[in-house]
Amino acid sequence: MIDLRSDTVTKPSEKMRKAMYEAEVGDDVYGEDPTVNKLEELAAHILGKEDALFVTSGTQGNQIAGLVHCNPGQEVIMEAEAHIFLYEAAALSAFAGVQIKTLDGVNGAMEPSDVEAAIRGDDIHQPETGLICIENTHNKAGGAVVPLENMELIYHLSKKQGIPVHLDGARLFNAAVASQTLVKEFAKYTDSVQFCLSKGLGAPVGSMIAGSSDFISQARKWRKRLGGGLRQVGVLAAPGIIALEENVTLLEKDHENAKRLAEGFQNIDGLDVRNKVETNIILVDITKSNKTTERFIDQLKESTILAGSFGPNIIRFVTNNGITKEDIDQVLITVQKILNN
Ligand code: TLP
Repeated sequence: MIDLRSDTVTKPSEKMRKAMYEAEVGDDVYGEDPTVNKLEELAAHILGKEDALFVTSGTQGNQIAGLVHCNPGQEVIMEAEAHIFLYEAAALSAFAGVQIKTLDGVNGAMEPSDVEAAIRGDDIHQPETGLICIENTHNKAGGAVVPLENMELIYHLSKKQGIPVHLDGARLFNAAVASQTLVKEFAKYTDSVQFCLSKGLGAPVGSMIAGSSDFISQARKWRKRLGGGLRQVGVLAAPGIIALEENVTLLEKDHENAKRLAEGFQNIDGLDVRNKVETNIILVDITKSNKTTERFIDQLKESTILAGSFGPNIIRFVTNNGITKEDIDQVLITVQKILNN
């Protein structure tokens, strides 16, 4: 199978599996797992934050950040197609007791003046604004990189009002590689960051959250409360270390493959690539093919290619480290054949 449904589908490499087998472990709830401690120190260092915490998933990381930053009855500002809003089962509302205020963005980026206008004033009728969330890269906007300058402006205006900024950086390393910017530079304009080890970086499990020491000690408590305090979890942290030390540069290949696929799709009648492909996500509009997304996806599957539906008439293809240039060419030949029939 050529699996382009997501970059979550990657399998751990031999080296990762060996590291898992050999990992030194201890009870992480006591803070005694040396492999987890090493991963957390490494993540904090790379992001330029005081501390970091290993969490089970991107969703859990985002939720913990919301729980630390917000009080029930507050409001959280985010872009209208943010993952936290669309794909986390309303967890922030369910657990943190907040409501979400969405703003339409351009390529995933909120206009700083819109954010400023959305911040609530001192009014007995209104909730307080408790948090601003940014997503970079932006999944629904096709892996778009939210520009550093945009994050800087939003951070400065939020600081004036004393409101924290959380970054859902599930694919932050893709943003960094595509814009040739250190992740630290993006993290500078945030109070907390979540990034995934188990997407393009290829680890089998886990995400990191990072922030100040105080933020992380509160996050540790929330993680425990949510049942996410794990014990000899160094076996899962070990591949995370390899992901950070060795796999960041591999993202460049995923981006090249994504561009090759997008260019190929653009030359096929019946397909329209909807996004400017900056990283590893391609959104293809199949309206002109006169096929339903279900039919198209089924036909791809019959030809051993997997892709996902991502809205009416939109199919998402995500390159990842299990995909080669030859796979991309194979996909293009197959898609052309499907459309010829
Ligand atoms: N995204 C998944 C699906 O949930 C859509 C994917 O295949 O792209 N933030 C962003 C921006 C994400 O794209 C995702 C996962 C998450 C958070 C959640 O991460 P996990 O799946 O580890 O909970």
